[in-house]
Amino acid sequence: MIQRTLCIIKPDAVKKNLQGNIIQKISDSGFRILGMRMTKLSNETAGKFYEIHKERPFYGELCSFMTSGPVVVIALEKDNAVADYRELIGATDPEEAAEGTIRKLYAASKSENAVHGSDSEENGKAEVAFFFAESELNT
Ligand code: FUP
Repeated sequence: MIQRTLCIIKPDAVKKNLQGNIIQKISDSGFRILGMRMTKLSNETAGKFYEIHKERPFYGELCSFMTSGPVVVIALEKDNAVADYRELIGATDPEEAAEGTIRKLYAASKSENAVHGSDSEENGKAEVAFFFAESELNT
């Protein structure tokens, strides 16, 4: 089934100028780019996006990291996009991520882990809509 998922290339990866390599890997894996934008998240936007983690001990650190520099937000589409993209990025902690995955290749730690990925079909849709109006997407 065709699904949407949201990629965010996080500030650590943008600082290291890895966005080109990461986008290439995503495209080579069969994802279609529906929308893409480089932006610097405000505290309000990061806080709202990660609201689901509000009660977690790492919430404050996560929000300040995500606002520490520019990010690239990318709306993706593919058959089985959510699971396939999570397989492509690897486990949250790069030490546990499989060989060849984006996090294994490019992430430094569990908190500064290069990329975000949606965790369900429903969240994929909602997270794409959080950053992009339907009318601006390459559908
Ligand atoms: P993931 O879906 O793989 O991005 O991971 P989670 O939803 O578990 O966590 C969301 C983000 O919170 C991660 F990308 C990084 C951050 N995080 C931490 O900083 N510390 C932790 O112990 C767990 C997650």
